[in-house]
Amino acid sequence: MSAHPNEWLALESHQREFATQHMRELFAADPGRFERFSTQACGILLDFSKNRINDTTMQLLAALAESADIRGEAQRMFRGDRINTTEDRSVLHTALRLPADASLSVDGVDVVAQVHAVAEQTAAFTDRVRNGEWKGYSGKAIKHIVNIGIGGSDLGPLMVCEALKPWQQRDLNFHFVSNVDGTHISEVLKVIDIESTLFIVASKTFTTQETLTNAHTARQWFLDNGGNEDNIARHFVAVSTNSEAVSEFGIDTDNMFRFWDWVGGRYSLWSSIGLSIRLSIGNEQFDNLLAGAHEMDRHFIEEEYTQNLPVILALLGVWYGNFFGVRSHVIAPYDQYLHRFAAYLQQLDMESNGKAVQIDGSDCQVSSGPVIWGEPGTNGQHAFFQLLHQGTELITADFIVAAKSQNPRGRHQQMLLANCIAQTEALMRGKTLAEAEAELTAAKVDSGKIPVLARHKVFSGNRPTNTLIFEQLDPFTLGALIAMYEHKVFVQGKIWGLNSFDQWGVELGKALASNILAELESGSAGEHDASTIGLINYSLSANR
Ligand code: G6Q
Repeated sequence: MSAHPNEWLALESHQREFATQHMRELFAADPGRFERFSTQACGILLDFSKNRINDTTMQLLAALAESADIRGEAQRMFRGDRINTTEDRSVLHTALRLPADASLSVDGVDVVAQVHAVAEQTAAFTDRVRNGEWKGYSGKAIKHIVNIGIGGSDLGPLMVCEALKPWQQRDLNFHFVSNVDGTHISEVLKVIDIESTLFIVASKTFTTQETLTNAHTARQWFLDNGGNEDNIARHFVAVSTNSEAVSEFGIDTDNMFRFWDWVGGRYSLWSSIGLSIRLSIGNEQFDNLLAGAHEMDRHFIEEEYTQNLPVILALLGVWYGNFFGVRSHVIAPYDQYLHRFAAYLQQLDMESNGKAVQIDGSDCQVSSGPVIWGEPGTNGQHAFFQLLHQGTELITADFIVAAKSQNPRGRHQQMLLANCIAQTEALMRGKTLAEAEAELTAAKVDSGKIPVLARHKVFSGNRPTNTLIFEQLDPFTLGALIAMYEHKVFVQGKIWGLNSFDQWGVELGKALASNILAELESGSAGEHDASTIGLINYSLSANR
């Protein structure tokens, strides 16, 4: 049972009403359903009317949010309480978006002043690189930016750089290296040139094996191809909280952009970890990204639950995850620029709420975070949407689309919008057996074949979707969209009683490989189970 037993029981009994209730009927009975179950903030319209809900559902869900004291919990996060208890840290990514004239004192330090001091340093560097004033060792301007980082130090910057390509300074080329697979950096080294490349080594801890290995490889490549130690400062900068490790690596700490332990990796794109974003879109647009996120922060903290975008999305996720047994949620951006958005949200959501222990150390008694996945539409329609329409499991989805294209061309945008909207309609309505039979009869299909064929053409419908639609995918809107999902994850974490801000599963991965690495390097397997030994031996013999 959840920590909110009364609200939980009320939702459980309310859910039974929906066992036989079809969304088709709900729409037929209520022409005002769209107006009632849609809301707007920060330029984003959320249509949540294609959900298995009625007014009572929203009231009961809002009561659950009330019982979990979502507003109070959010205030505790925003003001810098150490809500990340297992790491004894504040969680203050929202402070990274506060305007310069705001103030927030945490442990006697004005966090806003700190944030803006580093932002100014980062912005000044950004301008020098973008206007060609910052030169490589031979006097050439920078043309290639290589961000070396992984997880939170990669996914956010990469996703945003891709999403905001229309604002990219096109004479700069952006490359992201994350995987320890030598292929990743090798392919980048093939297309950059030593005299006009800037490497950003992005690592909060500056101890992450993959990032340091890639950074050392880049450094060696630089030295092997005409660069020397004195030139390193013109071609390598660092973004980190760990100045000691940065200078040990050989990067001048004058070329280090710092941030703080109260910025979680997957919440860090707003900090100097976003240096590659600044370099791509410029400081003004980066400020717009921050402004969009800040406006969403205010919406989240001020708006009532039933009109609050992140709270509504979170509560609907709880509704399906905990009362309909939904374990999988799709992110379907109908926007090619958002092609890394699902991968980004996968980390944000699954690393935050993929947990089974509550803050107080007790077991989580209810299902927590679902599997998050997705691909841009319309591509997904030609791949996995089949299972969304006709699979045996109920899977929920967020459809995300801009009304206006950044690249208007013939009928493309109308076709994109038509597909996006039609999918949500089909998932909601479905197709009955009678409708399928009538279609086959109209198509003059042999009547003997109709009974079996019609069964295959039935779509149950009643499959819930949210649609997020906005005018254009600009920096402000993207900032708001990302912050909306950050807060959605926060609300769900609070309802499930989790600490959404630690990541012991990631830490495990960081430690696990070291034994086997030593064995692979020494040439003999140590003590393991038979499978592990077999795999080590196979790898050793293939490389002999
Ligand atoms: C994010 C996680 C994780 C982290 C990476 C990189 O919340 O903690 O994805 O961002 O492991 O860590 P560093 O930035 O310290 O290299």
